[in-house]
Amino acid sequence: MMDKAKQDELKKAAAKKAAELVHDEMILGVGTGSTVKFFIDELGKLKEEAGLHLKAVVTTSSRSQKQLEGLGFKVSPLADVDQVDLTVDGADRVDSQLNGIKGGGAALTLEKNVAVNSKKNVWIVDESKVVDHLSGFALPVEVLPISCEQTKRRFEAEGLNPVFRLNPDGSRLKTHYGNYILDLDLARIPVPSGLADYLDHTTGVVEHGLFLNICDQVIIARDNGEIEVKK
Ligand code: ABF
Repeated sequence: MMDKAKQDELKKAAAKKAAELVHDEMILGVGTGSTVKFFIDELGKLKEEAGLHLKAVVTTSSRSQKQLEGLGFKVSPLADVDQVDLTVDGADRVDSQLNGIKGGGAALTLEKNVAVNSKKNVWIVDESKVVDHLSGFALPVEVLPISCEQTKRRFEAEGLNPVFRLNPDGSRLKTHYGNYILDLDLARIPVPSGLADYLDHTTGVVEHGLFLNICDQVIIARDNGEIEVKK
């Protein structure tokens, strides 16, 4: 297991590479997560050192919003902007087809809404996130509280091994929108598009963490220090 300092160096390297894609007058989407935190740091440097001026900035979580505003960026609600030019976000897993699992930070609903309304989506990851096939990370599904027990039982009957995501105190985590997260503990996802379609048509499901045919480019900081860009 790589030590945190080394993993942070890799995340910083991927974030720096992504910052090269940002230019003045962009409508920029900024995601969530520990790698994106370093990307936001890079935006701050561009603003300070190069006078970066963005037409608008949207983000996918209050954590990122706080960091952006602390650096002097004005953050707009997604609904207030035209189409986002570029969104840079993290991912929990990404496969060879650039499909991904996201939502480890419980921000998947806004993340997917920003992503599908962006002209270009770039994910920044360290090598530990890269897999041949989507697996190795429980699939987050945001569900309405009003029918959450029924939805959980439905998932259990399908063999999807749903578990409510909990807070450290053991209470059920609530998303920004007041919903619960059921994490599906799946050894493999043989047909991601089939599972995505099932979830998209399951009443009570608000959103799920399968991000298919969304990512245009992934920037991978390899363990050997090299940066790989996959399109
Ligand atoms: C976010 O990035 C979430 O979808 C995901 O949980 C998170 C993972 O990023 P990191 O590993 O960099 O914290 O967009």
